[in-house]
Amino acid sequence: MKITGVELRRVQMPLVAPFRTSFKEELHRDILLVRVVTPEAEGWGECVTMESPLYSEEYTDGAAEVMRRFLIPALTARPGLDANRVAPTLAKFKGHPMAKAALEMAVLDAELRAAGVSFGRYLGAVRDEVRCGVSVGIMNSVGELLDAVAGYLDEGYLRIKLKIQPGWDIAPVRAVRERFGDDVPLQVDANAAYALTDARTLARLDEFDLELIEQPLAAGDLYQHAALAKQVRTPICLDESIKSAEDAALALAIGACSIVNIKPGRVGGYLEARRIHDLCQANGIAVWCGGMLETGLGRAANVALAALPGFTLPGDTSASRRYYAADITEPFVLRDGTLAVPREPGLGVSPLADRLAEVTSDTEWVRADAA
Ligand code: NPQ
Ligand code: MG
Repeated sequence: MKITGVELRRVQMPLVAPFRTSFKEELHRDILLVRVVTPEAEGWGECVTMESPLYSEEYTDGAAEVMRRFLIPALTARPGLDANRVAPTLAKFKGHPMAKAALEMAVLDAELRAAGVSFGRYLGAVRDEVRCGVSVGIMNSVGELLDAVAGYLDEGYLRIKLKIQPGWDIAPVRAVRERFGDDVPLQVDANAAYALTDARTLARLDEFDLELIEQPLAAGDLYQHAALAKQVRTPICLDESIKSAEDAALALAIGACSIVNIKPGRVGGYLEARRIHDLCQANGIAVWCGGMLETGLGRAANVALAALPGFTLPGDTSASRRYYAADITEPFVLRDGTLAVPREPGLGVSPLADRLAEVTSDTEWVRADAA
């Protein structure tokens, strides 16, 4: 198909509660959505960048700029574009996986809506619903944390992930285990807040029988993660370190992790995400779907991905209300700890026009150059 133009839309989404990680406390999200228009159909993409380059190098204003100046013109110049050609077409522009992923998602959505095929069916989903976990931020006190975890367990989440950082690690994990018992699947995510010299602290987590420790060290510390894996019994899972299937292959080859968090934005799109799934499945490595506080659009695509056979661990694919009082799509609602995989063509969900209008702060139309 041929792209007519792309709309860049900014939406302002207040969070239901502050969400604190080792790098930042968020109260609100300023999200960049893309709408790809073709003669056959329209497609939506969601860019998962944060406002500041704290999770990775990318940030939302930078993503909008690289899209309007470089990525969109490269895509609109191609008459025979399809989703599989997006990444190769954009490959000459270095980096910017989240910006590229948003555009690929939108092109794939348009293509699948036109073809009458759902994301799940296209990607290879084998389940109608996916098992869900929840990511719980750093809190001001252990008491506050226990209340939050109690609430999520009551809602039915099937596993709890605690955000940790130096000084907020052993005590909160111990408190959650003591209060909720050994049967709750529990894991931690450091968002790169430790160094290899903290190995003895991290080894103290072994006694709590965690599913995994996610990204304890810096993104570039692949070798150090392999060294750490020999000093702790808890499985190491990588998030920030894995930016492509190649990265995943290297990480597995050197023993830097034994579980992978797959986030399509971080790896440049759903197609690369599926390649990482395939690689891990072939190597007997468990994967799960991460989250970036997506709206219902990104959530729909994540849930479809998480329905692939190798996604054997519950993901950070939480219900809409975990983050937003009012989503921009029909909300995703937790049922018996699961979310339903959309069945309709493309993402299977669309923005609610009134809701979208309410939260939109800016729109910009990037027209294809006249051929
Ligand atoms: C993670 N997500 O797994 C990320 C980190 C993260 C659900 O824990 C705004 C946008 C704030 C994206 C905070 C979860 C964010 C963000 C944290 C992503 O590492
Ligand atoms: Mg993470």
